[in-house]
Amino acid sequence: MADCFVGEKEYFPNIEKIKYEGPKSDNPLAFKFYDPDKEVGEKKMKDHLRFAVAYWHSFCADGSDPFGSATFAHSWTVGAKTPMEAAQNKMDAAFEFFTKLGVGFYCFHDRDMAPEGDSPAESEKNLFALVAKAKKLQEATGVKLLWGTANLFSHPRFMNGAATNPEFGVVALAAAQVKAAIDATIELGGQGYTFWGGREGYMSLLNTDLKKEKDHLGRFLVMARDYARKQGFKGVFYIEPKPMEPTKHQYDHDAETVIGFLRHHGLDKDFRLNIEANHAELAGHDFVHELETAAAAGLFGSVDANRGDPRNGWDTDQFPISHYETAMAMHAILKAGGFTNGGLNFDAKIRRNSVDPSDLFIAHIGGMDAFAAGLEIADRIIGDGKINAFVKQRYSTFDTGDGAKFGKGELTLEQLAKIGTDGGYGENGKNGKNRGIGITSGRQEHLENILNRYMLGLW
Ligand code: XUL
Ligand code: CO
Repeated sequence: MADCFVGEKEYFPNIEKIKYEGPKSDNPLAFKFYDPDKEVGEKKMKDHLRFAVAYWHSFCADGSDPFGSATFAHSWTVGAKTPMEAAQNKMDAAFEFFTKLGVGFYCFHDRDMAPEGDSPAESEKNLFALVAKAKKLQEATGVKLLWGTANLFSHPRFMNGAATNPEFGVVALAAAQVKAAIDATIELGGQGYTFWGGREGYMSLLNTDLKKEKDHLGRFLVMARDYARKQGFKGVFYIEPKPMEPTKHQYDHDAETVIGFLRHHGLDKDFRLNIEANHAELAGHDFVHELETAAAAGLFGSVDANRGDPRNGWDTDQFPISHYETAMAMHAILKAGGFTNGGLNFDAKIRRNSVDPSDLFIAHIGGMDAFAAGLEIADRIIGDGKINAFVKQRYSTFDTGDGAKFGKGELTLEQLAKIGTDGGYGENGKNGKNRGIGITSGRQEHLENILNRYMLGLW
């Protein structure tokens, strides 16, 4: 497949460009629902979904876990004489993968792309050597950078946090890394820059000045924003909420917490939220709850697409497969106006016993198909309009008259109370004889049944 790899060596030689074959195909290396050029509503599927591959899980993870060593023998690492040579090979493999899979975007951390050097200067040199290569590969393949970020959690120096570290020197080193990662993102035309606060939290309040740490985090993000804008960065900054892991409590706990934090620090014009499905679950929320919360604040930005396991309390980062979850998510995303700079980044990893090179493709195909099906279902929900019409009707008493005045802030509490006492609303409820106002069905089961019909295409 000479048109699908641009490096010197083909790393996935037995795999051709993945094609759409439709739901009846039993070819594991074909899309069943993701048909990139199919129009859904006003856009093509590929423009709705804006899929991105996560460099870290797909090309850096080696299958090790706290109980066992590496299980993946990546062909791009085996035989490389230096970490830089391995990084160059890995990048060729990555772009071959993006191209064969047919995704438009990727995301990376600085340390995924290039190895850390013996000094900040050497780390930057390594990074920019790889950025130069990535730029060429982006031009050759048309694959774009959805967002870049800095890994401020793996190195031992960050064990007490990065921007929230109790030692100033670590905060300064974190700044050097973020500055370089922002420069790299700009150089690669990145449409976003993400902050996931890996160790920005605490393990114990006995050793933590919580106020100071949160102030420092705000200050650090303001500085990063100002630097990037000065350098001409036009993209969107994201914060990716997560409640815990690796720290016991992370400051970017969930969407609502981050919204308050961004507004408090005056960052809500430049930042949006990158909602990760599994992080929502860890915070005790549904994925769609986090999406709707971000959208309600006008701060929905992007998605890290994966799933957790409801019986595990940690970040399993599995590929999404539930049509119910993807339909609910795509419905929220379409209602929010769809993606602009953001997209669906597969922050997901194959299991450590998925050691066949085709497993990485099959995992992404499943995730892309699950979101394509979710998009189609969400489009049916919106197109048919029954569910949204029900919601609109449910609030219709606020559309006119005193209800509308209330919504616009045109009533005092006294006026509202007078309407309550004299407006005739309470009469039927007297002594509970007639159950009267407010006793209106929420119709949840009916709506759930409609959704199930949309899920099977029987709307
Ligand atoms: C960790 C996580 C990260 C961020 C980027 O849970 O989701 O991979 O997406 O740093
Ligand atoms: Co993530």
